Amino acid sequence: MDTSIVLKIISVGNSGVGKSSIGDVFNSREFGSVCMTIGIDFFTKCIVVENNHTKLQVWDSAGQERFGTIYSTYYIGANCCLLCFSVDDEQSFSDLDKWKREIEQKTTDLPIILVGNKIDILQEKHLITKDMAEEWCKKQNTKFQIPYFETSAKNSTNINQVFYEAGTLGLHHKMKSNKPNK
Ligand SMILES: Nc1nc2c(ncn2[C@@H]2O[C@H](COP(=O)(O)OP(=O)(O)OP(=O)(O)O)[C@@H](O)[C@H]2O)c(=O)[nH]1
Ligand SMILES: [Mg+2]
Repeated sequence: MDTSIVLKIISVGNSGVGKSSIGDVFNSREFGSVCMTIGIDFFTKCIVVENNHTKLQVWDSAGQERFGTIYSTYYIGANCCLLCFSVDDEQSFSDLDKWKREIEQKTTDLPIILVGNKIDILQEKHLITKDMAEEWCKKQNTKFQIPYFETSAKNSTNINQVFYEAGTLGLHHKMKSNKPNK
């Protein structure tokens, strides 16, 4: 098995949607232990993707930074992006377009996964339904269809699934970028 594969996974989205909490749960840290992120943070975790031992390097940015102000280095070498919002926060959903524009400005054909977090919150308070989020994905003019995952960092719902998908899409992205004449 190849053990030399390192994939850079980044997350973006408004402040407070749960980007750090999602990373923390995947990194087996206790939910509720994170503070608002200042600047940029990262951790690594090894998983097996399509029979390859793969090291995910998960980068976490502070969403309170104004759009366009995240350092460009954050995006350099990224293999997959988790675009995050919270299902109880309409603003975080409508700001997805701005985040997507920023990703497109800073990267080329970067695979994106849409993550709607906090689904543990009472159903009545879900301002953004699964249909709405999937509709947003369909509307995007990207090379590949953007997958959508509803997650809860609080209950650990779908968190591992998101990162395995990120590993898979990230691996394909990396293999394509490493091809000569590409
Ligand atoms: N109910 C619920 N609360 C959550 C969930 N995920 C995160 N939170 C809470 O939402 C708040 C913000 O979470 P963070 O993980 O700090 O959010 P962030 O996106 O990293 O925010 P910035 O670092 O400011 O960009 C915290 O109080 C978390 O405990 C979730 O799945 N369900
Ligand atoms: Mg954070």
